[in-house]
Amino acid sequence: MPVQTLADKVVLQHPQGASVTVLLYGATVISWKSSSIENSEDVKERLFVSSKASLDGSKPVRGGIPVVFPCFGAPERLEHLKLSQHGFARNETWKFDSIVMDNEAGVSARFVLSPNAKIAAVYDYDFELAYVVTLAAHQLSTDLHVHNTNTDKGIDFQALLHTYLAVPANEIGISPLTNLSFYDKTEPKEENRLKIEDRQSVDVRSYTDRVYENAPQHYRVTWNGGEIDIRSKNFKDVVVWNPQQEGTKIGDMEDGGWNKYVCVEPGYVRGYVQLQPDEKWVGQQVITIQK
Ligand code: TA6
Repeated sequence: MPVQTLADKVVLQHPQGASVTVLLYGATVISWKSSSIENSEDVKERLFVSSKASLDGSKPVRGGIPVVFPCFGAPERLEHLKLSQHGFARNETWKFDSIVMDNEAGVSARFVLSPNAKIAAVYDYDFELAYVVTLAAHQLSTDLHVHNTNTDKGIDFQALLHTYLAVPANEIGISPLTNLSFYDKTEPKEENRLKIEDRQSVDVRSYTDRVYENAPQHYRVTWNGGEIDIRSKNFKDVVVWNPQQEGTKIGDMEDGGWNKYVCVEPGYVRGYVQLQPDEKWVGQQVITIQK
């Protein structure tokens, strides 16, 4: 299956028409074209990228699948305090490493990031990150591998895949999130933020920014005529975000962009993954277009 390696991106293609484009900047998946299991003729873009997004490496991409590591949101721990919101993985240039699979089942490319002078100036830990992007006929898998290469200290980190799914935002429902506790980032007062979800199907018709804790790692996003299935491993939490009118405050968000996507973001972001020297961890997201 063809793999195109260009100066700033890698494009994978599947014989049944699917393709994925990974920008080396942030190892950000910026396009995933796929048909559904139900209708294999209908190949279309499945990720939202704002028409105002910068793709030149000047700032994280507004859309696609930015990789969040080693902190989610504004840094809180001492060792993260020099980092920007959502950490450095999404605004560093990764290296294309290899094709790890290329057969009937799919095609898979591996990208790597380890400390450079810029990272070392703000983050005092050694590490190796690898990101494996796998394209199948109707499915995209993204696996983040973290290796603690320090010999003398542990790493505590958060990680998340900030997936912008291209869907009719005001028509979708996400399930099953019922009875989960969530941290509501739209709530002005910190002490009021921990809540319990009571809906069978979660919509984003009003400004939504919720971190669901200890979630089932299998979600369905449905709307009239459409269904996307999301599974994860080792990402115990899931964030659901759509800014609605708050989106007008986001400089690189296209006008009305919030009507065109929902972010469903598997992550480990309530608490921290703890890795001892030489330990490894993998977080995985698998998205399938059902219909
Ligand atoms: O994952 C949701 C979130 O943390 C929101 O709070 C929202 O601000 C969004 O990410 C976008 O963050 P960004 O740093 O990309 O502007």
